Amino acid sequence: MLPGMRRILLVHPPIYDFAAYDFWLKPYGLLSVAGQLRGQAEFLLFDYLAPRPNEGDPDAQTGTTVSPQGTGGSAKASGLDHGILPRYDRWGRGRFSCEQIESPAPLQCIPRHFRRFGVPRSLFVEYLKERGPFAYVLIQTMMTYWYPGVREVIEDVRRAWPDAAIVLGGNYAMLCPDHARGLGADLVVAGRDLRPLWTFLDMAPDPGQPTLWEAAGARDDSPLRVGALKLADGCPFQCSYCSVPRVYGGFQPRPLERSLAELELLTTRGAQNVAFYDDALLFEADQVLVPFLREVLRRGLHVHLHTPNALHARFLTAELADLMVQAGFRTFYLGFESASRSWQQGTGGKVFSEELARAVEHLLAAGADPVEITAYGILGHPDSDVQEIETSMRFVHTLGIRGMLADFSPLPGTPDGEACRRWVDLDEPLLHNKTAFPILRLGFDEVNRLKDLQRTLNRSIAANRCS
Ligand code: B12
Repeated sequence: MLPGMRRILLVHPPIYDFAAYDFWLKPYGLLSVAGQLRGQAEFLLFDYLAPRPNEGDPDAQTGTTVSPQGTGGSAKASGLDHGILPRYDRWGRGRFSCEQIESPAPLQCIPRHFRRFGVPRSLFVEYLKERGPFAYVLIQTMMTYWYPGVREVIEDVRRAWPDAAIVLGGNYAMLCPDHARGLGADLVVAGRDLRPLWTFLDMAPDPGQPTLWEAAGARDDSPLRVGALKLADGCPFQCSYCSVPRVYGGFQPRPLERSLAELELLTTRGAQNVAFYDDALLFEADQVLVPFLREVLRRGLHVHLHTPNALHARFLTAELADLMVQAGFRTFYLGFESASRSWQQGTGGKVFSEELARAVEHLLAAGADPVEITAYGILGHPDSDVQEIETSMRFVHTLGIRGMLADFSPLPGTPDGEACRRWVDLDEPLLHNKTAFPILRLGFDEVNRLKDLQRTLNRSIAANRCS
């Protein structure tokens, strides 16, 4: 323990869900908040979802080392008997370890296995005993329907250190603040304004500081291979299924120098893959992304870049595609959702089919690998009748790229989410679950049929590339 310094524990909780995949998933918001307090407290991070030593390295995987604090050992020896062992691909995506558990009551009608993802609970309990006490515990919240993992962490902290002050922040805390307050934390940061947090901690932030990546992978044997970055907040569109316009308002770029400092910190700490968490990475690219990438090239920062949160195809020009490929972008996820013009217009008009086709042409001409270009389509949207999902999937296929069905999650406060109150009780966040809603909306057989069709279409894209 550092003399005179308060100890703050940062926690990235386990996930309770039907499925979860490590799609470059990092507690970026939590570490960004902690970054602003760099040097003012002693920070420790317990990340239930971080790859353990060897797990994140596709070349050196045993798939058995799971203890969270780097003590090694086999799955059985550490008390973990999970059916699925972690595996990571060359871009840093992978599977979490998990165990099957009983579905919670509101989801028992969904005919899929429910699981808990992340290291076993007992390891956190031991960690708390060994490393405590803590003055504060800050917990990252993410998907609204993942709150059971947050509840588990709160229970364990309360039992081990009843005097620790617990703070929740992030997506679930912002979208469902009243529900989050019911979990028993001392403070729920329910908006983007962090002043209540600074007052609560009685600390003054330095907003110029980069994200506290040194807390992730702080142990020598658990290098940080994947990082996340955001060049701007918010989005200029008002898509009817998305919560971002309500929570973040318009588009606001972040300071370029800080973003570059974050990327440099990530590369010096060993990150080989960095995912952008922006909601509108290509908007006003001449002022934001282009100067950033030119500087990445000038400084010789070698890292693979990824866009899991979907790009606006409309803004992908030939020049931008060239620069992105040159600067290190390796996977491209494009937001498409539907090929139906009336659905596109009715949900905010963020992209039209010909714009997607043009963006794909530019990416291919720039040298992007077609197998690494993916267009998302929403599955289980309340207006599925207008959306023509199957036609949309076939349209994407004609462009020679992969499609991915993004299951619809009904969010309170969004027009499309509110329209779902006739199917589900939105006041129970478990029912925002993305696996559940499409099944309730379209039926189990239809969801399976469409997912099978998507797999078949994608297989032929991969086969064409090999032949
Ligand atoms: C990156 C991202 C992802 C990543 C994963 C991120 C992760 N770590 O889990 C990927 C691409 C995998 C993903 C997937 C999905 N996502 Co998503 N995603 C996001 C995104 C863009 C950012 C989330 C994030 O990391 N925020 C943290 C940081 C980056 O935000 P920040 O602004 O810097 O944080 C500020 C505050 O929030 C606060 N803060 C943040 N964290 C903390 C913590 C503490 C303790 C404190 C005090 C403060 C604090 O401080 C910051 C400064 O002000 C959000 C949209 C958004 N802009 O929030 C959607 C969002 C969370 N996703 C959403 C959806 C719908 C999905 C999918 C269901 C889409 C789909 N159908 O496939 C899937 C679900 C995956 C699954 N397995 O269930 C929804 C929410 C759904 C829900 N029910 O909660 C959102 C809100 C977007 C939307 N359309 O409305 N997503």
